Amino acid sequence: METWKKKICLIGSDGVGKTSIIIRYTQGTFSNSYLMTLGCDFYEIEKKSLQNNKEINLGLVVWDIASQRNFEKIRSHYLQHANLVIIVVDVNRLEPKNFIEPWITDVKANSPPNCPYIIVVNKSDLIDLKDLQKSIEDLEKIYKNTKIFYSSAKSGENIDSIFNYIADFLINEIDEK
Ligand SMILES: Nc1nc2c(ncn2[C@@H]2O[C@H](COP(=O)(O)OP(=O)(O)OP(=O)(O)O)[C@@H](O)[C@H]2O)c(=O)[nH]1
Ligand SMILES: [Mg+2]
Repeated sequence: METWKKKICLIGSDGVGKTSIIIRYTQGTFSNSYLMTLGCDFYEIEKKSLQNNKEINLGLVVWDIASQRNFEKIRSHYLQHANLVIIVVDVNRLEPKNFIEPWITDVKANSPPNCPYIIVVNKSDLIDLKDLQKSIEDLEKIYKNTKIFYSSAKSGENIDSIFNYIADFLINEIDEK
């Protein structure tokens, strides 16, 4: 059996639900109270997969990175050697210019060249996505080459899908090498 270790970074503006997403996925729980992340927290995920009769053990280390301005300097170090970055956005704060573009700039500046990233629009429980049709169409148009998920750490919607997608993506990438 082969074991692969991959580094995943969770980034995005303050309070969008980065910590809640990873806690929901690893512990199956959710809390309404807000405890801002300081610095960086780490979570480990193990995924097993069978690829061409070969068993692959995928170890994901998820870095949950603080969003505050004070951490700007350190944050750039955290993105080094990332294998994939998750950019989290709050469904009620979707403007790309303020809540997505700065993070893409961050990824491009500080993670390895061509590091893949996905966008997760979180807190989908707070609003009927149909009421956001225009913003979502715009988003899908601007980021047509980027995988976008609509999730809720509160209800659990699509949380598993995010990590299943990442595991499949990374395993296929390994396979192609
Ligand atoms: N309704 C709803 N609330 C959420 C969801 N995800 C997170 N929250 C709430 O949003 C607040 C912030 O969540 P966090 O997970 O701490 O956000 P964060 O992105 O880690 O914030 P920082 O660590 O400061 O960068 C908390 O009060 C959570 O309960 C969600 O899917 N739905
Ligand atoms: Mg946090």
